[in-house]
Amino acid sequence: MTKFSGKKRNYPTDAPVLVTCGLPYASGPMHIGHLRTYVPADVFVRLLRKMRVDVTFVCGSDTHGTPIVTAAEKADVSPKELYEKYHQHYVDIFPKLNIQFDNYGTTDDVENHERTKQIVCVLQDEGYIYPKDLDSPFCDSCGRSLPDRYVRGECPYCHADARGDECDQGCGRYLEPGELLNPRCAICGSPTRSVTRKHYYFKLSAFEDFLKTYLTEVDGTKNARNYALGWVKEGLKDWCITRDLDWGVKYPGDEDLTLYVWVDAPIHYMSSTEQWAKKKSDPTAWEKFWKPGDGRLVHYIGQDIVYHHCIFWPAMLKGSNYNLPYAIVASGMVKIEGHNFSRSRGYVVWILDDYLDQGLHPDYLRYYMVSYTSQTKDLDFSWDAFRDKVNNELVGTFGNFIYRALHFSKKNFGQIPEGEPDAEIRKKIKQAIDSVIDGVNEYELKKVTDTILSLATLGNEYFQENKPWELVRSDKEKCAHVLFNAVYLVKALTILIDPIMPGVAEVIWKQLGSDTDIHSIPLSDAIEPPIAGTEIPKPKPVIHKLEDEVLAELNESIETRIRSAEAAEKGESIDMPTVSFEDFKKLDIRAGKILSCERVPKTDKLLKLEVDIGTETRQIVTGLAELYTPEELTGVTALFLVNLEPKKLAGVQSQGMIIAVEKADEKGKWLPVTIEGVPPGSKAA
Ligand code: B3M
Ligand code: ZN
Repeated sequence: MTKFSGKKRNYPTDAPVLVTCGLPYASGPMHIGHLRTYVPADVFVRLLRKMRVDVTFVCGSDTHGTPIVTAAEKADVSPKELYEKYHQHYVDIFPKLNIQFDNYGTTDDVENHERTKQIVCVLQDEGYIYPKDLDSPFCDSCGRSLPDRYVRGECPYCHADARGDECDQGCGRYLEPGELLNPRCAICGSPTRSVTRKHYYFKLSAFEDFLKTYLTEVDGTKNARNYALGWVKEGLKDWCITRDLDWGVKYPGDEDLTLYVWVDAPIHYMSSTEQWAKKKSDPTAWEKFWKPGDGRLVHYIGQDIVYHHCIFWPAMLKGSNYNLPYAIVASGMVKIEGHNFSRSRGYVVWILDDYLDQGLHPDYLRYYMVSYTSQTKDLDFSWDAFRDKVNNELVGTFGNFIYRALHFSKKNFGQIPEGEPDAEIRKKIKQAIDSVIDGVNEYELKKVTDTILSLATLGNEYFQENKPWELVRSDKEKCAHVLFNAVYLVKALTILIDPIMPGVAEVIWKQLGSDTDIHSIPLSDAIEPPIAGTEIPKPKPVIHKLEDEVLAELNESIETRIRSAEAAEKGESIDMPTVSFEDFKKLDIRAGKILSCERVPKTDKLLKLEVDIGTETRQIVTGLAELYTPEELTGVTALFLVNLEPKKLAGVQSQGMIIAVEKADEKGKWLPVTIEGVPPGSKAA
């Protein structure tokens, strides 16, 4: 196993590298499961840049397939409306996490439609695609055919309950249409009948020998290679690449059929690179990665999509004469407080609502995601473990050393003191740089954070042992020397941590008196001692403890979510007493038409409405200003409770309340209950 011994150097400076991340389905908001791939990939890219490798980083939103169509149906919008909304969410949120793609497109972009057609046409021309009749499930009560996530049944391999294209709760295998045992409609639960129609197949079986060799050689993590090799050795079935679905990329030559989402999704890695090349006015620049040559493709993915990336994708690329992935890095999954990740059961942490909107620093989460465990192991998220990482490692060890070194230097010298680099410290920094590079080559970023933490620990020890607070009185020159070396370590630590915590690194870099851009400083500069005499500004602690009250709130919000999910599953809501019909009748709920609407001055949340409730016009104040503009609500007819006790909100009288529902899948998203076409004053009962 010398190949992965850590001495290997995969990334020379003269071979261009393209890094990609599995594309998020643009069907819901970002959660912590996503970050298991995006954060390590972004850190890896930043590290390569620091190693002066020519690297490009692309991704995009996955907008096709049944995951999008079923979510759009649920939300009662078109697939395009749905994906545009969530695509924007992803575009907005990545930079907030310091995740910076060179291009982020969508699989519905014209470049992707075109490139997909080009690849499928080559595969047709090369004889790798053939038509064949397929028996696939149809639901009579819903009146439609049931591709992929529209059907559930029993996995023919491990007998777990599975969805149409994947054994999602059992062995994780990809499943061909028609393979499920005892299929039933995922929407209405009815048993299905099978219908026969022509589909198109990709001759995956023709790539068995190729894949056996390829998969023993491909770089990346062992889990990706080993799972995939196991499946190839079991024998590969040809792959049905079309679906009975309106939404998606049409099959070239038979527009009644749509390509399976897993055909055009990975192709977006290529078309996203084309978009990047176009943007920088060098339209053929994408070819250095994708046409055979010395470009290196590195795919960061979740372990659940190894089959698609290690089997389908290399076979498609091989069959259409493109470059093959150089490395596939598959991360373990994310659990929440020991439970399998599950949106519906409440075991989820939303990045916006639960993290960023709570004012938590993105770099802390980046550090946590990378340092918690090995890339291929499952990561069990809990707020307590998060607090321990932040308070003990980041504040107690790393931040503490940085602050002490800079604070002491500033206080006693006002600048970086005069000194000579200590040979032992220099050696430790050199070893740290090498170990960071090993971490990159082994796709094991925990090695990087462990290295940084050890170097910071060394710094604290050096400080304790040399007692500069005593030296400052007894031997000022020696004190200067010790502090010079402490600052030497601070400088090295800042360069090393920059790829993981870019925001924090920027702040420390300034505290070191530097006006250069830390992100453009190469890793090798960490060995260069600081410049004595550089004036330093007054340092401030850069990392802050997570206080117990904040932690209690974070824990509380997860617990509440889990409890309401359990209650919803049982069909009840929490702690709600029953009301008698007599009591219910006391509520005067009516249709009201919003005649005008304006913001309540000096508030963020409040809107003042003038509402026609049939008999009169009422002034009603609502807390919806963060969700709706006055224009959006004006003219709308909705339900109002009109005999609620009048109340003053921000000094404005409110004579009633608009009735709104909170969307179960989107905390904080309130929709007024609108009833268009009903005359004002109509009573609800
Ligand atoms: N959109 C998301 C997933 O299954 C899927 C990834 C596509 S990567 C080409 O994780
Ligand atoms: Zn299975």
